Amino acid sequence: MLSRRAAIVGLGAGLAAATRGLAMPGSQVMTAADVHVAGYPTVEAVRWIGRKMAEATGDRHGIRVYHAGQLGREQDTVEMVRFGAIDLTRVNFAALNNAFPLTQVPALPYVFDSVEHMRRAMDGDPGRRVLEGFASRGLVGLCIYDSGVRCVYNVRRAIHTPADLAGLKIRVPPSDIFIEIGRALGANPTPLSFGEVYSSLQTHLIDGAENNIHSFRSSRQFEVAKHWSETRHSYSPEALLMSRRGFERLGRPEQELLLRLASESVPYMRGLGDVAEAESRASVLAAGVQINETDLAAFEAATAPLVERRLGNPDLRHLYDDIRSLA
Ligand code: GTR
Repeated sequence: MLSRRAAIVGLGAGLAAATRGLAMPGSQVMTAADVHVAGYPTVEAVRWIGRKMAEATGDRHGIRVYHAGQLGREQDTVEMVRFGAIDLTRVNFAALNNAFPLTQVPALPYVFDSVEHMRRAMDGDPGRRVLEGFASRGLVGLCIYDSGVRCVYNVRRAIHTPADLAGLKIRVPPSDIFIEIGRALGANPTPLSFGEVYSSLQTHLIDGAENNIHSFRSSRQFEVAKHWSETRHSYSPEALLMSRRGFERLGRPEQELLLRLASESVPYMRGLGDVAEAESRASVLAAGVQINETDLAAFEAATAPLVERRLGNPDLRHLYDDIRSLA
């Protein structure tokens, strides 16, 4: 029987070949994956890179983004990229936590004090180290995008303290650290892929989930879950990753162009993200979602032992200390 990995890679390879077939002779249209819908800031940032590449190379290079999870779950797209079946994927650090331990640190609860702190750290040396770490497994880390702050939401009640989450099945991304975070927050964590969350809320397989407010809105989960509680427990950022093979197929000037455009796409994405976040908040409120503040000190205290456990690894501790020194 065909293994899952072979099936995933085969699917991606077919797609990449089809896309190349469409392009002009000598041109290279790169394929990219994203679980978010068209219009979501990460999708638009990668399209922006593609447009700028096309402009700068007389249409010899571009990017075709398969959005809305057309190529499957985030973890699977990372495999496809590693094996060169597609060129790029944009995923949350949650999808990378198990394979790339350094990505755990920026996902840890309350490691960042604010959006500004997260941006400073990801634009600086800590972010550069995380990106370099992707080289260990056939990837090129192109840039790090913001993801907004993750909070808990559910169909049942307003959450103020960890005790309020007792007995609630809360979806978390399939990552060991997010399962631990869910448990530390007081919930019964249920790992599922992003695409499964809406229907799982509808069918009561889960009571809630945790994410940033823009994903809560763009995935339409707010139609089902009416209690949004400001736990602000993780800023887990997003990475744009490229296959090393795909990168090496480019000439030196195109590699440099792509690296430059990827870093220029970060402020572009942030501009869209800031607007989207404000719009999402207004729109979920208008749809009847109740937003409440929480006892942040209680959530921070509840998750502190998990942070300490993870920091038993000296490399993670070093990255954590460097991030905290930028607070
Ligand atoms: C979003 C993130 C997605 C995906 C999703 C999830 O915030 O942008 O890439 O990881 O969370 O929870 O699965």
